[in-house]
Amino acid sequence: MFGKQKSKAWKCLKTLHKHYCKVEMRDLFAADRLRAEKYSLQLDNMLVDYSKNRVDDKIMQALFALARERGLAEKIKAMFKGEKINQTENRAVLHIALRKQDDAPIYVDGRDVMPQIKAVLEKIRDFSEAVRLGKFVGYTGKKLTNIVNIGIGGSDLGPFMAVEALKPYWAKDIKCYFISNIDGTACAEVLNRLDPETTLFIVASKTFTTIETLTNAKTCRHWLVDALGEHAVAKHFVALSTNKAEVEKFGIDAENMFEFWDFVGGRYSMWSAIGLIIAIAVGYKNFERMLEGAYAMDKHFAETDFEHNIPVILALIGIWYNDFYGVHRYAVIPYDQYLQYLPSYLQQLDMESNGKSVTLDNKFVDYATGPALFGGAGTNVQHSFFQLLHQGTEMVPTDFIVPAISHNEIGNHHQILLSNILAQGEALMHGKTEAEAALELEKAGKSKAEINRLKKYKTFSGNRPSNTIVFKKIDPYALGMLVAMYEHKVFVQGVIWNINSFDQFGVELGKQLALNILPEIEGTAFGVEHDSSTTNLINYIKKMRK
Ligand code: G6Q
Repeated sequence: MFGKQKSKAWKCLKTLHKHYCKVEMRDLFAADRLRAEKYSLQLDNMLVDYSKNRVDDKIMQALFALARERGLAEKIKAMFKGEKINQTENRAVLHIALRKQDDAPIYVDGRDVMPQIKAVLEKIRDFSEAVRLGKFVGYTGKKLTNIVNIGIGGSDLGPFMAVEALKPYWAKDIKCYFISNIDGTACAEVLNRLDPETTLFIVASKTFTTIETLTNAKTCRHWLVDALGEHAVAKHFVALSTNKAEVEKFGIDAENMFEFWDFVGGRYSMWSAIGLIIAIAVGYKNFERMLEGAYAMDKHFAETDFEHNIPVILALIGIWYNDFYGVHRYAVIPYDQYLQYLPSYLQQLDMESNGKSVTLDNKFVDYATGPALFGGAGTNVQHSFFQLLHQGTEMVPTDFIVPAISHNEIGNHHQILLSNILAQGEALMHGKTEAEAALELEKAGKSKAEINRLKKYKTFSGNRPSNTIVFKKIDPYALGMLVAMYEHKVFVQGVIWNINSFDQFGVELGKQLALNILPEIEGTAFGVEHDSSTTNLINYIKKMRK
């Protein structure tokens, strides 16, 4: 049983917060010249500097005590052992098995899952190589150079983000496209650019019942059959799914299906068959490197004491702000153009996993759970929402991510980018006092009156936290480490909040209601009872569409 009133560690943190809410990070840095060293961790080429946070040893110890009180070590073991920790759906949670590099078995219901995982990986390897080498060709014998992933949510965001992140590794003659939205525009805009003879469609759907994906896939199938005939389907459509019966019903041969399993959650699935488009785009070797990077993070997470454990520390610091400072938001800002879709990917990972309000003991929580996440690529977002980060009334803890070396070292672009990311972290932490602002204005030759008029506007409160994550380069291995790090961070927070991070019942109500409304929009049902707002909107839209 966990409730904030009942937890000793929680109460201790509450008391500590009363004092720490007044602590200034710039004082902490001034008092300890080794602070950055002390609060930084390294794994392979990845450096995580968490020193610009409102923490010290006392806080960290109290946070580790909270993790121990919550039985985190046992929960980690349970996940890695394949126990059914997704208790509402009675499923194991084994994305870690998808990238496991050693031969030890993992049992689910008495059956080792590793052989089937290895078999599908081999199928991915063989198929992706055959497509890349032009051995698996289209119906008319042409090489398949346009690869279209049709999927949504977990069957889209991971591969979409990863394919973009690894663009420098793409085969020169292969182009990737993604259709996710049910909006016909998504389909039209992709199909308009493609030649059916050179297009391979990957229908990615765990359940193979998702209305958006099936509708988009049907439209694409019609488009292909119109151009090349029914017989062409087998050469231009493959499916990624757990549901063989539905795949066959749709008209895709089981031969052309890449399987995955119930123990792989949608938003945790880019390491499985769902990653097929990644393997085709960047080659199986690079896909494998991505799995190896994730495995390195898995090992670190499972085997390292909390005091040196990157995902654990990031998760606990997040809890510190979320539950004790009442800051229910955070930003992720990659300073790497290729990582531009990482924030949208993480938005699903974090918000769908931990946007929950019922505990594992079937009680409503009496504390805050998952924060809202937003972000965008630096430096673009410096020129948009960073104003609020620096001078707004809301504190927004921020993760900065950057490679030391760019894939495109052109002139001094990357040096400018690097100086910007470092300056942002420094500015958020250090700030600028009113006296400092006044002095600056004086040096710029402003009059006393001008100084008094402007100095408050030029003040930065500072004391705003950030983590800085530096890689040597964003290669497949680094990407694997980065994504696995966030997966485990989200898991740890779910454990602390005593919620199930692996179901997503919250997306269901809207789907149900949409199925009610569809016949009304299509004009086959009338007078269904809704609130007056929904009824008026339906009527207005129908009038406009006449
Ligand atoms: C992810 C969610 C959800 C899911 C999509 C697509 O964890 O379960 O985003 O991935 O709803 O589902 P299908 O893959 O079954 O089409």
